[in-house]
Amino acid sequence: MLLHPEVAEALDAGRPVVALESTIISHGLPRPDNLRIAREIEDAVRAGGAVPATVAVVDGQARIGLDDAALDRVASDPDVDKVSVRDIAVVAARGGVGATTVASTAHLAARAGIRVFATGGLGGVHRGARDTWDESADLTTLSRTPVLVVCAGVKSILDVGATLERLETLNVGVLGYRTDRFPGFYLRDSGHGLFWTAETPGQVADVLRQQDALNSAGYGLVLANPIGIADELDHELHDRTLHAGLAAAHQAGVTGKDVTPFLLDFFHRETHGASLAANVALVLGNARLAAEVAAAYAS
Ligand code: PSU
Ligand code: MN
Repeated sequence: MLLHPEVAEALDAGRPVVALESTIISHGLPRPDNLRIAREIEDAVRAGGAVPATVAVVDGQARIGLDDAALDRVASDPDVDKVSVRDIAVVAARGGVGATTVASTAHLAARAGIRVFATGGLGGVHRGARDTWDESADLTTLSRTPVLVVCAGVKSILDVGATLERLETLNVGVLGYRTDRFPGFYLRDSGHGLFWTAETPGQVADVLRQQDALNSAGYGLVLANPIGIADELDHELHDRTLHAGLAAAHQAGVTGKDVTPFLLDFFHRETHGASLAANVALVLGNARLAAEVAAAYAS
């Protein structure tokens, strides 16, 4: 692993660092806006008082913190692969370029000693998983990776109830940030309730410290931060696009790791940018909150 000098220095000094994933840049956001948005996400981490560490595999090397050239590669290179934990070694061995998912970002961040990670939405149990067995490795990875993931819940393209059940089985705690409803990414409420909530970054940092003391198995934790009221997607537009997108994926025969990028792209095209605006707003909010938690944890 190659740590960016600024990240290495911050970690050595015990200063706050927030890991960021790169699949959101390469496969989750449309080009060419994705590069600008990637920089805005890093800026939001800085504004919250932490050093951003975007994770990716570049020319076969796992990198923690990207310089401008590397960020540009991830955003623009047509050959960039979506890389989960099981893919890291393969892409590294062949000298490839890979964008890391929540699972692989959490895995590499934990190896680097980073405790807090921000993203948009977590992967989860896909609808129809009863037949396809399609469950994101994000869930099992979090069950054995001591990282806090700050996200806006999961998209309703997934089976949200099943995802929450699996998180419970896998010993991954879920805290609602100033809400007792599990957020649905574009929507503030997925329709599912949460048991635990936190009101301040300091309260979340307290949970991390208790985990460090008590949780030797290294389970992960999810901080579910809903999109802002003003940024929420129109409910009717959301439901309509969701149903059309699921039907289109089925019809196109999309399976495996292509399902999530297909549906994200469908949303961005069909809502004429409304879902993209919501997506950007919620990611920036998560980056900011993650930085505040990391700062509280470091102090
Ligand atoms: N959900 C989103 N945006 C995303 C992803 C999920 O709202 O960009 C990405 C993340 O990188 C996540 C991955 O880890 O998709 C999950 O993919 P899969 O379902 O193939 O595990
Ligand atoms: Mn999958």
